[in-house]
Amino acid sequence: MKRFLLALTTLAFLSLPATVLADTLTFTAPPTASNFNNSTNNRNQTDYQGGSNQFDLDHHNAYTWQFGNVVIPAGHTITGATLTFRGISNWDANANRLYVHMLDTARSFSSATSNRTATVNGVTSFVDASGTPVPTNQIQDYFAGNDSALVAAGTGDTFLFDRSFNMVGQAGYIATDFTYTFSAGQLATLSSYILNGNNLAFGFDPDCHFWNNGIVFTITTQQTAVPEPTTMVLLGTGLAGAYLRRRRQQRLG
Ligand SMILES: [Ca+2]
Ligand SMILES: [Ca+2]
Ligand SMILES: [Ca+2]
Ligand SMILES: [Ca+2]
Repeated sequence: MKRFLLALTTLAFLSLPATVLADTLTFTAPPTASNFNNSTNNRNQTDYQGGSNQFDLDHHNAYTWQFGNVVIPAGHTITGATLTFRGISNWDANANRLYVHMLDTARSFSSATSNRTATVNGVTSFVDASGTPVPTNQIQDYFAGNDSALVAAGTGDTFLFDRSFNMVGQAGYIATDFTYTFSAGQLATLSSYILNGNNLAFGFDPDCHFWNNGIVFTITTQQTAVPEPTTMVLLGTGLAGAYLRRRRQQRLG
């Protein structure tokens, strides 16, 4: 009998719909530049210049990538987020830095100006530097300065990270996937940016040029309102009660 009650209770737990407990949302940046003619997409060869999903990260520019329809399932909260740059490497062995921000809302444009592109597939770029390579004293974060060409004044803007990459072959480097993982504080900010318009943007300022094979953003969520343990106990007791009543009726009958 005890074993039967245990089985009933276990069954009650197992019959919960497991699929709604966690979810993953994935957003892929549109490819904006393929690798060059006569170059290779082989990540460990010195003439690697990116793959077919390449998002152009040219040192002369700063970029925004905005996307909408960011729908967090009802009753869920965000529990994790990552931003991955696939097969990334620097274009040469000079000093370099990639600056990345998360934005509530990027500006969007229907036509180009002399120093800014029109917005295509949510992507806009602005000329933020000259010289090849960018002189060391000009390697600086566009989104930390006057970024009004790409970001509307007064809208949310959070610095995520900055870092350097080697050229393929430099110190034995192979173009590898780099994944940035959001902190708890950044997850809370991400939530508020999504709530404001169901959209989100990233700001990328490459100083210098980085080859890659695409940028992918992933959000993981979990159901917040799970049945409380007392509910489960009641459910188990209810099933046991039904069993006992049935036994009693069988005995009487
Ligand atoms: Ca730049
Ligand atoms: Ca937003
Ligand atoms: Ca810059
Ligand atoms: Ca800023």
